[in-house]
Amino acid sequence: MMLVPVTDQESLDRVRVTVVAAARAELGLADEGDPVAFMNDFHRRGLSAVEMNSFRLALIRRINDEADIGRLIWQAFRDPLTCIIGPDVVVQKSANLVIHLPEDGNNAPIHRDAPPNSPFEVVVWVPLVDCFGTKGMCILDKNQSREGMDLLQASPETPERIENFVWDRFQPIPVPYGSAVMFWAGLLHAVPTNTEGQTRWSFNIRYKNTFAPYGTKGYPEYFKILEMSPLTELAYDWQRPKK
Ligand SMILES: O=C(O)CCC(=O)C(=O)O
Ligand SMILES: [Fe+2]
Repeated sequence: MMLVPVTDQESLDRVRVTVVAAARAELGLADEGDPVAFMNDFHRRGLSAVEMNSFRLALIRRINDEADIGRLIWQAFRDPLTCIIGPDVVVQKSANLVIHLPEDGNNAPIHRDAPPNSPFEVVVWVPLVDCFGTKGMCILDKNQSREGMDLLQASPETPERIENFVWDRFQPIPVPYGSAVMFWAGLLHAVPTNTEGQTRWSFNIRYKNTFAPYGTKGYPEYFKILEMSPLTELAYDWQRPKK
């Protein structure tokens, strides 16, 4: 797990501007005023759980029409991601947007993404507001994750054991806007109930090497090509049947 500062702030700001403009358009509001206050205070609008769900779905559709979030987040963190993945990269086609209201107990439970996702995936968790305290994410390291999974396997009938083990070790990671948490898909993670009195807005999206093994989320259904090395281009071109 790494807390990584943005290397191209402009791309990250474009993600945020796109999301806020789309959210305001969806609510029929003018696109003006402080975007940070708009996001942090979003719970004050009093949308019900059902309304939040349809709002989020409509918002994602609108955002995807207007921008390529996977590419923008890639550009924002290109250098560290290239170091991890190499020059041949695929990205999850549709980035997940989470709008986590204060006191909402419907948060991500303890889980790891791989399996069923590929253990060759890097998860990039990108907040659009400053996340501190319980607005942050909890991630166990590799050994703790293994211990947690061993506990679950040893006594699947008592999930409280793994829950206690994990929550005893969890420390929410503070993630200011302008940074991302990058973590290996095999690590156990969860999100605490947000008790900070502010709404959390974050994307999570997965990148992997084009040629590393895929999990249940395959290519081209869930992933699309983002970067291709000159060598790969040469090889594909060579293999293409001559006219
Ligand atoms: O941000 C969240 O609420 C969920 C995060 C998560 O599970 C992930 O990024 O894989
Ligand atoms: Fe996850």
